[in-house]
Amino acid sequence: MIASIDVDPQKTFTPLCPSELPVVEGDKIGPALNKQAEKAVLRVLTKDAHPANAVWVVDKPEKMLAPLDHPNADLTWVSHAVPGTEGFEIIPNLPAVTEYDHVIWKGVEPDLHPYGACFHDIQEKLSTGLIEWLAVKGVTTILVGGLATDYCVKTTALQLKQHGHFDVWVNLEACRGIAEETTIAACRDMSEVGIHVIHSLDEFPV
Ligand code: VGL
Repeated sequence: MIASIDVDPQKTFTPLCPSELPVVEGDKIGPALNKQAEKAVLRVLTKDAHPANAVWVVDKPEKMLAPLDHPNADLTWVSHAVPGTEGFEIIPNLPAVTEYDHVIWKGVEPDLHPYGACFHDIQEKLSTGLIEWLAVKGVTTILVGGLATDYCVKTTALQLKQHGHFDVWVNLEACRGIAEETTIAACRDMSEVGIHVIHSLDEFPV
């Protein structure tokens, strides 16, 4: 059974929200996510949902990516994906949230800033239930796309692979990365553990 996961396809990670975390072409991946979902029986959406008073928030982009001495918030970021704001909304061309088979909201607590959708905490003790839900549904193969390749897509794919029972495919045509260097490193890290990193759905055998 195949599932597809749309990782954080939210306006906050697109040029539609220039003061949040704009990823080049982040708003353009909707059709590629829909195309990969056609290969799947189940479709999952994950969303960042951060409070404005989170411990990792800084007021200027220059202050971002500073290491934090905090167990579950490793770096500073500008405020993003705050429920009720435009940045929280999903990008154009995707189905309504209620059309998905399962939805994960993550990073709701002010002191938790997870990247992966499988755990609420960076220490990976507190499951969001995503892995368990996929397992109960009998999912064996997972197609992953979304934003951003170098952070939330990478960590979600690694967590799914680490579970040990899923065949994990990251479809780059349905992803965009924040920075080139970290995106290249992310693809290498994923490939090294046996995740299939493909450039388009044509490489997916099903
Ligand atoms: C993300 C940076 C900060 C992501 C989230 O969704 O990839 N990146 N927060």
